[in-house]
Amino acid sequence: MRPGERGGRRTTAFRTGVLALWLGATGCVSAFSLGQDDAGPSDAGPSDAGPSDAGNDAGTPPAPSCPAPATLRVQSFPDQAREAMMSRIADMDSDGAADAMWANQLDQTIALWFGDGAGGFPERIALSSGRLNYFDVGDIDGDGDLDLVATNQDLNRITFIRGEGGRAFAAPVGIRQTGFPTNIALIDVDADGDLDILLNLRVEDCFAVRLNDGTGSFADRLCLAGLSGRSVWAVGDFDGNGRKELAALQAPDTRIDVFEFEDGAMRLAQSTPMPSAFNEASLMALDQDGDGRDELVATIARPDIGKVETRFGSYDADFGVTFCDAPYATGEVGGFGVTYGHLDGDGRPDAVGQTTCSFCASTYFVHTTR
Ligand SMILES: [Ca+2]
Ligand SMILES: [Ca+2]
Ligand SMILES: [Ca+2]
Ligand SMILES: [Ca+2]
Repeated sequence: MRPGERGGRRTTAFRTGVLALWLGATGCVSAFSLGQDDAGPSDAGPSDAGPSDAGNDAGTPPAPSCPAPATLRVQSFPDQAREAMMSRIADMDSDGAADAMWANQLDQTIALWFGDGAGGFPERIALSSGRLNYFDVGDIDGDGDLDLVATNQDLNRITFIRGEGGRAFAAPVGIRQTGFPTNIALIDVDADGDLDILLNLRVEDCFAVRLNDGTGSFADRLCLAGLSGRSVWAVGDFDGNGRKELAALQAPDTRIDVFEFEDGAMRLAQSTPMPSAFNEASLMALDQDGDGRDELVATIARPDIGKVETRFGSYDADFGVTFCDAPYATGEVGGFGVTYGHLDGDGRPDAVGQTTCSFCASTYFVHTTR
């Protein structure tokens, strides 16, 4: 990619109407057959005006929603667990304050630190999860309490930990999942109102979906055509229409594609070039400004400056993803893969992270804006 291309890259985004097909376990392609009716909970078409599409008429993308650059205060918590792999931020006990979580592979736990809304975590528990590498949270059984799903890659298993209200969680339950499951996220793929699972099956080179029957019981996996090999991705409601999209990097991270799920089909909505410096990135979604529309958060390794930086970006149905010109935060290389959220109530994005290494005692990090 050419360094001087950044100003013009936004107008090179294209729209397609490609209906992806669902690829079965045997490799045979079939038309999607997710079986829900046409009227989803929010079936606004992709061409409907989004909440902030001002500027489209002039052929220029709307300005992205960018938080002012921050210097984050980093607190370190050494020797918390062995082989911490990744983290999440969510309000697990529904008390209005975001909570922080870490996946500890060797300890076979998810550490759950309940936030006090001011950047502190006075109560901490560990949930037994089996040997895991990734997890996500969402209400998989529709009872109003957030639940956890984790991939146990070595065990050919997905583990569910159901929330039972407040700070109570049920014992873990495993279901079989072959193919070395790694990255996992919850999203209502078929628009029937319940959260389904997206996950990478590394050995099978399959980007899979498992559909929820509404009770937290999941159908066998289907591989999504066109997504094999994608391991850097995030789900979020990037256009603010009430339904989540999938944003995924193309290898070798030169473009970012946004896929919509509607009427039981996956559709590539936009493909946008990534800035040339973004050659190694992780992605997540966060509504940084509280307008109901998720921003895309890219944490980028910058070997040219020996740092990691975080860029927020906004998605527009006509123009794709536009990243903010200035990084929100710049940190040490060990900060790669941090997870952003709102921890201290000042409306500015905070983050949690961890050191990751084999058989090591991991340090947890909490990055706050005050
Ligand atoms: Ca909480
Ligand atoms: Ca639940
Ligand atoms: Ca569903
Ligand atoms: Ca937003």
